[in-house]
Amino acid sequence: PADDHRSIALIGAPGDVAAAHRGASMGPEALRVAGMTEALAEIAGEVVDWGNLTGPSHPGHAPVDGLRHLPETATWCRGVRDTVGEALATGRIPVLMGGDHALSMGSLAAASAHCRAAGKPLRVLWLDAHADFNTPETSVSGNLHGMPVAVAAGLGPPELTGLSDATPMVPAARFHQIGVRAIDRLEKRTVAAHGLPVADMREIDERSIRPVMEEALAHATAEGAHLHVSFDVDMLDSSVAPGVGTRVKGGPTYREAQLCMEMIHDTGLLASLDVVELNPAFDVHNATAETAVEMVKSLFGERILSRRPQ
Ligand code: HAR
Ligand code: MN
Ligand code: MN
Ligand code: MN
Repeated sequence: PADDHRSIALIGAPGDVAAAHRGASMGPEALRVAGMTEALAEIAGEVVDWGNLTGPSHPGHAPVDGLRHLPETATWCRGVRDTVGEALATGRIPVLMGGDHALSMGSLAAASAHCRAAGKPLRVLWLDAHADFNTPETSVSGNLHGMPVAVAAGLGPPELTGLSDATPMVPAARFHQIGVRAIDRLEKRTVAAHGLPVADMREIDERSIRPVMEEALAHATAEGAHLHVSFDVDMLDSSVAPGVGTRVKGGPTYREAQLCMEMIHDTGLLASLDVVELNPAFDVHNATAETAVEMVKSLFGERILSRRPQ
């Protein structure tokens, strides 16, 4: 596909104001140390590291009206939105290195605006242990990294749903979630009420990764969509990826996750990417960062053998 030769803009967003634990702010540098830039240059061609965005540090406040650090989160997301938007407008594939998952509200706002301007359908693949579909009413923690999908779907405070001119920036039905195994009790009701398409771990166990991914990618392929992939590193089983703030057992193995990435690459539709929730404070010798880079290599076309998929 023509996409193969589009250049990549690496964007570091060292923000952790929306997470429970501090430390995701060290994610961008850990990914660089693990060789993100070199890996992409080797597989995907031209890569330019745009450096790091700046924003508020973690104030350590308690939630206000069910939300923690709302103004600080909105500030980070505006920066992400504008920079990801600039990458898209100049024909590049933005790779956002977080930072916590709330930052994806910024990339989704940018992808949504870009697709509306270009008249292109947008599809989002959300790879995560969590559904991130909480609202201030359902969240137990008040942490905004548990809410970005809901905000994109139009649920949440106007400071965040208003990141985009269009509400919702991405309707719930245009998401596909893979790897989910931890949804809060009230969050489950919202997921059901809004018909969020979720392939949970039980479905992956019973059907296996390949048919589940084929189904998840079928709409995007049929539409020739702009495919945004939001890769929360905690999607991986916690034994494979200990370096995250919210570890959850029972996730995809290394190879299951890598097959997801290989299948996404094969669509030729990957047009923007987030790599988020890596928390080096919990990592062991940067191994989770290295695993994340290996997954990104597969997303951009690294294969075990140079053969066509069967
Ligand atoms: N659902 C929980 C909450 O809202 C945990 C959310 C954790 N989120 C992430 N991103 N790590 O998926 O607090
Ligand atoms: Mn997440
Ligand atoms: Mn998660
Ligand atoms: Mn390729």
